Amino acid sequence: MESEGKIVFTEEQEALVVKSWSVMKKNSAELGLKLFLKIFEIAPTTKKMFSFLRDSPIPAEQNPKLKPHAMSVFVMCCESAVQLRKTGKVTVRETTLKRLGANHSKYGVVNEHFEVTKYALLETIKEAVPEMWSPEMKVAWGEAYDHLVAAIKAEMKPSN
Ligand code: ISQ
Repeated sequence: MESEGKIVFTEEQEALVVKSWSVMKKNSAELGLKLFLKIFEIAPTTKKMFSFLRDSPIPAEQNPKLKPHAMSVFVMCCESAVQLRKTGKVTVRETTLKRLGANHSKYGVVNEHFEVTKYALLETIKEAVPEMWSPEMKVAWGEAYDHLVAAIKAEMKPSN
């Protein structure tokens, strides 16, 4: 939610993200993998964007490089939620954001990829914590993700 240019991310929203994250954290490697298998199912061409999947005879679900990448997506969304509430903006380290922006530009990540990832992320969380899931939790995770993506996009080249 945005009001007069300032992001409003409430303590309740932060709590919803942190509460569900604390349950998912111990399974974050498996959940991260699930997230990416969903992305590849919805948008199969995205699999070819990852050189370590493209050039490997190992099936994606067994590829050791996929889990760490997927986990970082989860972790960064959660950290963004905490930062949003505290400071009103996503404060990922400058060097990290620049690297993320540059890499997403370089590998041709476009809006549709961010949208598919958002959908897959919310579905993965819903399936991981069905007893906690609510429309409010969906909005909270969605906003944390959107603000993280906005910060990454701001570091991407204008052609994207
Ligand atoms: C890169 N990082 C996270 C998610 C992605 C989804 C599709 C294509 C590239 C991606």
